[in-house]
Amino acid sequence: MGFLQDAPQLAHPYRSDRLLHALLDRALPTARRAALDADLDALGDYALMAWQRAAVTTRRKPVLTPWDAWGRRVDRIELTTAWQEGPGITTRHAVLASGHENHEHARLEEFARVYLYHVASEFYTCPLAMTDGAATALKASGNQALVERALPHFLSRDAATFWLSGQWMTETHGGSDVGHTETQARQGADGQWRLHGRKWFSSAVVGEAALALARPEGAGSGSAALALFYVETMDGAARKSGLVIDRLKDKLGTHELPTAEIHLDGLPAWPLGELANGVRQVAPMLNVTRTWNAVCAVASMARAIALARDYAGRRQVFGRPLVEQPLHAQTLADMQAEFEGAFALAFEVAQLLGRVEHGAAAPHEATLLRLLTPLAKLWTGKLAVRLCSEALECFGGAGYIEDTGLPQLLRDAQVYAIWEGTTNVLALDALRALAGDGLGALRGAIAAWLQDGDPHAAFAIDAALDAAASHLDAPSTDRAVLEAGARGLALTLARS
Ligand code: MFK
Ligand code: FAD
Repeated sequence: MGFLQDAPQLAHPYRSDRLLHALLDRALPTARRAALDADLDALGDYALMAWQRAAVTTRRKPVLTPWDAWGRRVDRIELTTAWQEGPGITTRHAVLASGHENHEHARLEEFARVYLYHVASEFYTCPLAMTDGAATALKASGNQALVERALPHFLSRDAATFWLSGQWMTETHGGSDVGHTETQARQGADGQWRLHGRKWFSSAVVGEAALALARPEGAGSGSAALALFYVETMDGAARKSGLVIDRLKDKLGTHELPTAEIHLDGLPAWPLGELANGVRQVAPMLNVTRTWNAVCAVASMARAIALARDYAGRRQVFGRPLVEQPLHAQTLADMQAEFEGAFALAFEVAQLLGRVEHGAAAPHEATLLRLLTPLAKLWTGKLAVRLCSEALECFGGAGYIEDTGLPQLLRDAQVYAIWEGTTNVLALDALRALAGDGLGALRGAIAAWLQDGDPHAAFAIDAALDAAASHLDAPSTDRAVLEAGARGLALTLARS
């Protein structure tokens, strides 16, 4: 046997993460920082174990068995190992519950956990995000009966009582434009609402609950006539007969995540609030899941760069390790710089969310949070694809070979820009957020961040914000011009 190349080794994802340590040391009071350490260390251990285990795992997709041997509809889904471990590891380390503790650092402490757990979770973080979003939307609805029924499960610290929630919005007509929703809510003589229709993407199909958009029978057309409903999917150990799983989708990536097409055939449902304006009621859920998306996209970048950096010390080219080749070292440094910007943006949103939710925010910070949430989601979604692609190239041909475990990083990254609002939809959402004083809030925040910083950076950012302001000042009748420039505007603001 001739030369054999060493595989890349993953350093401990928590202990080796200088950036995460610096952020937490800076942002958290000493006692809170110390108390967090054990959970983060354990999640780092899990991430390391999962990376090593993935190298010898062959089954990567869940399997749906619709019927049992005697012809009964069972819709049983066999999950991958990481998914089976999901409820245990996440409740033990309070991944969700920590975000709903009653203090301003709750969201930062939650998202530090999410960041470390995500890649190892095999996108179990997707239904976790939706569960977090459902908890947040239920709280915002003020529906005490549903809060008392669902939140003890959603935020449980015990796997035996933990429930996952789905988010049933997308139908065949559209995921961005949900105004065509065909699913109907019908109220029976017993007063119980029941849902009838088809949901085209359900990523938490093994979950015990969901929030669903549906059109109450007799309501008008369009999105304002939609209502938001809470549903439960299980009857003891069996799935309720009103929910049928048609099939699992065959996807480019996120293979371990069981994303299903489903039919609702009289599934009992409870409205969160008024029987209209369901989109407005689901918005708190969207903003939370978009924050998860940003943090998880950043986690994928961190993993790709960590592996590429390690490999650069192991691979010799033209007589020296790759890392000593100036151009490769520069390539890695450029990737790291872009990653650190994205990390800062995603975690700024996490911190703002915690402060706003707990009344600890400055007056402009709620406006800033509303704007930065879509910007962070769209920016990190696009950047994850670019950086994962660049990282694969850092391995040369090996980066293209399946059983190195590397191509999965790129396949999975593509989803961040699509679900929870595509790049264009989020750019248009940023326009919504800018309708108030979003730009003013951003300008103020940037000035504060750069107080002692580089004046050249401040000048460049000011110029970008001025360009954004002049685009927004276009005549208000010219909506088409405003929308056509929305992506450029959003990317400029996010980069700023
Ligand atoms: C591992 C990573 C974790 C990530 C997990 C991901 C799991 C993936 C699962 C999914 O993909 S779930 C499906 C996600 N679907 C979307 O994100 C939908 C994308 N489409 C949009 O966001 C559209 O812009 C939208 C559906 C909101 C358009 O609906 P409408 O009804 O045509 O919009 P309209 O009339 O502008 O807004 C209705 C109300 O909602 C308005 O308030 P008012 O009624 O008070 O005027 C809006 O201001 C408000 N609104 C909309 N978006 C908002 C918002 N409010 C706050 N925040 C927002 N983001
Ligand atoms: P479309 O809305 O048809 O978008 C097509 C193109 O049109 C996109 O490029 C978009 O940017 C663009 N576009 C749309 N509107 C505008 C506009 N006004 N201006 C400019 N461009 C526009 N959904 C759920 O509800 N629950 C789930 O659990 C779930 N899980 C998912 C899991 C996976 C793996 C994936 C891939 C999707 C999942 N989705 C889920 C669906 C997802 O949210 C939608 O696919 C997404 O919101 C886009 O909707 P669409 O597919 O209908 O595309």
